[in-house]
Amino acid sequence: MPNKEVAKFSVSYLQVLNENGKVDAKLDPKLSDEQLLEMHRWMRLARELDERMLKLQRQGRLGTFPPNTGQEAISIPAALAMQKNDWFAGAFRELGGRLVRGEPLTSTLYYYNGWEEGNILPDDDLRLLPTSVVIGCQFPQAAGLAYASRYKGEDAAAVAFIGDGGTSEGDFHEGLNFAAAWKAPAVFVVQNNQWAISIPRSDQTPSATLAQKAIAYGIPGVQVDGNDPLAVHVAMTEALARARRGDGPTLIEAVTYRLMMHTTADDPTKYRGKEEEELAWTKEPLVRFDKYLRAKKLWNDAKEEALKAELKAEVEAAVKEFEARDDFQMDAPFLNVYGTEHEEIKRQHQDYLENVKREGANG
Ligand SMILES: Cc1ncc(C[n+]2csc(CCOP(=O)(O)OP(=O)(O)O)c2C)c(N)n1
Ligand SMILES: [Mg+2]
Repeated sequence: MPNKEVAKFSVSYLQVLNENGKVDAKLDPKLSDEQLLEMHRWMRLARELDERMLKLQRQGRLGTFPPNTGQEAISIPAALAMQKNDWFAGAFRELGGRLVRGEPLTSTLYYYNGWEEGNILPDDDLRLLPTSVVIGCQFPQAAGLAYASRYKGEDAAAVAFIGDGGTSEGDFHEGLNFAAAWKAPAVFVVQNNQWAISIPRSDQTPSATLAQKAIAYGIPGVQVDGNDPLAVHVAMTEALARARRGDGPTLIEAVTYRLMMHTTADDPTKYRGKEEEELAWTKEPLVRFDKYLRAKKLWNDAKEEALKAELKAEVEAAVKEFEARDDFQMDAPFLNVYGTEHEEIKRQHQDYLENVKREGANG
């Protein structure tokens, strides 16, 4: 009776820039100084906005939101590796990537204060899907967008982001399988930040890696250091090139850590220890990127001070604009659900307006 090995797999891990800011010369993508400084600026801007939002929320000036601190090295280099006509299908921890794609700083402030206007893009061609709190839906959406782009003869890929917890959703598997079976030009990114609210990665699945989920669908799966913007850039560039060649999708697991609370409504001290948080802070992306840029003589204290002041002013201007607005429409969520009029949405909209008239806005 035959009893033989019929297939063998392995999963590789990529790190280009280590925790001390040292680059591996053989793996270095050799980005230009301008590209490195641009990447650095986006990362710092996303961090500045995130920190400002936390203060606003604590002061009662912003609603609940999920901090992105520590995950800047994933969506930002990913977005920078994309073309303008590629699709960006995010969840809710891709603030930096969304800014790179052209979303104004004010959008995230509107959105997390409950205003649907935060989802209105300044330009219809941005190809940036709205923030999605519905876990997992981005994967089938990206598979469909990628398939449709190829069907229409466009040279466009779709990039989807999900969390480690999201890999337990059916949508994760359906999206991957559809895209793999149809060789759709898609790239799927798992932001493995070790936690899904209070559920640790080890409880999510006994799989040694999340990248290995790709093997079941017959596509490449790679694990990268998600605190290393250069590794993410290399993996994304390769995956996008593969997608454009017509060779199908790739799954990238970016290993990082959720340094902050799940959302501002959560208290992580209830379910995880201080030591693991402290260790994670030593590996965070901005510290190591800063060290790298200083070693390359691209960064110094004077540049640091100037950038700090510039980003602070940029974020403050956005906060001012957000707080000056009073023209938000309570019924905006009903207005753009579909591109065309829809009977059921029309009925719900009507129902809502009558309810507001009867009970008042808070009824
Ligand atoms: C379909 C669906 N189920 C459950 C939830 C509630 N929920 C919100 S965030 C979250 C955990 C997500 O964890 P992960 O995918 O790891 O992303 P992270 O928050 O760590 O970025 C859950 C279960 C949801 N928003 N959508
Ligand atoms: Mg997570």
